Amino acid sequence: MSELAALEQSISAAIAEAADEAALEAVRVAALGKKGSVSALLATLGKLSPEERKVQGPLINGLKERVTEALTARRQALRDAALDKRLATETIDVTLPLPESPLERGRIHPISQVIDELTAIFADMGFEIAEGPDIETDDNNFTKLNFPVAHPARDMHDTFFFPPKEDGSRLLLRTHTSPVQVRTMLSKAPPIRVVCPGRTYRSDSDQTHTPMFHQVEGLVIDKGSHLGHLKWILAEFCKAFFEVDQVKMRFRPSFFPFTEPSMEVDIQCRRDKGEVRFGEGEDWLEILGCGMVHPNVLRNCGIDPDEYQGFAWGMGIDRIAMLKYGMPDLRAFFEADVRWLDHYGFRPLDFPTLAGGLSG
Ligand code: 2NM
Repeated sequence: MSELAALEQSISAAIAEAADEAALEAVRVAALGKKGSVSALLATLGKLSPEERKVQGPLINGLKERVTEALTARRQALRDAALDKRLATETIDVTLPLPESPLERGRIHPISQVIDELTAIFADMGFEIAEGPDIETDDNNFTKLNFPVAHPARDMHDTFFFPPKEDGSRLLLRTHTSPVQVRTMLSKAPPIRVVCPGRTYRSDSDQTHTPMFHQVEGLVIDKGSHLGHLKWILAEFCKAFFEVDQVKMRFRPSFFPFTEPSMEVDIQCRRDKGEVRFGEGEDWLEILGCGMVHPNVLRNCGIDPDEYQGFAWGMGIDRIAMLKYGMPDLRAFFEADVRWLDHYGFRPLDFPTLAGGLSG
């Protein structure tokens, strides 16, 4: 066998044996690289006589071409085999559920959910929703609301006061959301229909009280507003919020500095096995306070009580959230435990609407 044929045979064998593209590349470099065996043969052509070159030239170039073709074919075969292997092993089950995106994985806190539900209900009745600052003036939180200066009611609220300023005035953390209604009356002419949800603060902490809690208050002011309107609004609200066809309410006389007369409202319910059902049963559950806005409050807020009258109500959001969603411990609300939130939280993209069902 000629030297050339022996070389071709050994290169062909090496190409056939190359198990992957890296091995094949090594074979290519050994044959066709700068110092490769075929390249070395090509380099000898220059030193040959024209006659010898005529014979050897086509032989060596033919070898180079066949080696190149064999390399290309083997490379393609290796790639095909590698792809077939991946296709066989990397199967995807397209019927598996998608992992949730961060947007879907988050949860809405039950308080936020309940505030969204409340605002959907009252917005549907034609109320505006208003918010105000957590840090308030003594004037907006108490004085304008007919709490006499130095009256014990100011202490009854267990108020968090800031240190007094030079002029003797002091800021505080609002003890109710009523200052938002005060701001509304001061900035808008009646008729007024507004609902104010938000954070409130009282220095009180035990099984059923947290120093920060949530309230929603409502206010209606017009020339002919009366308790019949208030009663209807509260009944409609309770039915929509607790998702029942009927509610029985009981109004008991009470006292608040900012309303006269003042009442507390109970709704009828049945309690069994720690669960509360509304619209039936023998028990009563206190859920809110309300009354006709005191003429002094109207006057303090620039509204003529001889022309306008109104009613207002207030209730604790945390408590009605616990009742509606069967959450036994108030303190868990503010512990930010993700396991609790996973269990009691709401999915982010199904927010409550009256048409779509409040709580899904
Ligand atoms: C309550 C109960 C009764 C109330 C009164 C007012 C205002 F600003 F109009 F005077 N806002 N909220 C009110 C009345 C709040 O919470 C138990």
